[in-house]
Amino acid sequence: MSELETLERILLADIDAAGDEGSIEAVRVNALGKKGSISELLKTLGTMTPEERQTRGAQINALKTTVADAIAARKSALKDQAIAERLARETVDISLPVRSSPAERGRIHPISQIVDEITAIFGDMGFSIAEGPDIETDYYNFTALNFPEGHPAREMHDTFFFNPDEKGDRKVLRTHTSPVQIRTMEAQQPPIRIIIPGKTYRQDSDATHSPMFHQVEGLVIDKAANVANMRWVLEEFCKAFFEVDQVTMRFRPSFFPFTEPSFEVDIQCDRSGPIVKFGEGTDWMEILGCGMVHPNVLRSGGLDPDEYQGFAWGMGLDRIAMLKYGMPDLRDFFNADVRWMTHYGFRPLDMPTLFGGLSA
Ligand code: 2U9
Repeated sequence: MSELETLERILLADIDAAGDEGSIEAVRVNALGKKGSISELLKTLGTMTPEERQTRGAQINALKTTVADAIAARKSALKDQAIAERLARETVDISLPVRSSPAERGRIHPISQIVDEITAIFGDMGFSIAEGPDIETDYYNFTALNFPEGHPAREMHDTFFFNPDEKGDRKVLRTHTSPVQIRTMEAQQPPIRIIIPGKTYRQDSDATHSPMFHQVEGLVIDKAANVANMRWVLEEFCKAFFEVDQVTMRFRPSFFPFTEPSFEVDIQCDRSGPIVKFGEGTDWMEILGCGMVHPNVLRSGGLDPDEYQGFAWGMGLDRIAMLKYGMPDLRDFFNADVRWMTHYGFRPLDMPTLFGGLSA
């Protein structure tokens, strides 16, 4: 076997044995690099006679082509093999959950959820939403609602007063949403069926009271609205809101300047366990106040009490939210703590509806 044949065998064996792209490159450098075995042979061509060069040169060049082709083929095979191995190693588990979008990660605050639930219930009964300013005049917050001038009830509300203006009039942060009912009565003719959810303010702060809190109030005015209608509306509301088939309610006589007669309403429940259960049990819990609109208040709204009558009610939302969703401290509602919101908040795309479920 000639020297060239031996070299070809050795090189082709090396090429075959190269197991990765690094080793095949080493074989290439050894054979075809500057000081490679074939390059060294090519350098000897200059020392040969023309005849010698013709035969020997062709043989060396043929060897060079064979080896270069073999290296190229092996390189490409190794590359394919490396890709195949990587594909086999780096599999993607398509059953893993994808990261949710920001719209899905966001949460609805429990107070907004409660307002949406109450809106769905009263909307179904034909009520509309009414809104008004948080900063009110003394007239709309007190006088129009039959709080006599200098009456202690004005102090009972622990009102936040603004500094008096040049005429000596003091604006207030509304202590209830009731001014909105007066504004609505002034602006539209009966029949009126509205609910007013909103922020209200009183100087009070502990685990169950916040200086800013939330109320929803309701007002119905027409020619024959009566206590029986009021009782039915409030019972239907409580059944829908607490998501039970039956509730037992107790109306106790009470006093508010803006209603006569006035009632405080309790709902029967079971408080023996860790969570309050409605529609069963032997305990009572106060949930709202209500009454027939006082004739003076109808007059303030521009209505003749001999022609129109109505009923109204009011409910604190924060306590009801704590109760329904088991949140122990009211102050957490307003701390803007994302961990609390993640735990107690509601999914934005689960809108409360009567047919789809309020809080399911
Ligand atoms: C007009 C006429 C009547 C609204 C009413 C209550 C009874 C009531 C409290 C519940 C808990 C406020 O958040 S709370 O402290 N409210 O008990 N509110 S009747 O009566 C009105 C309102 C406006 C024109």
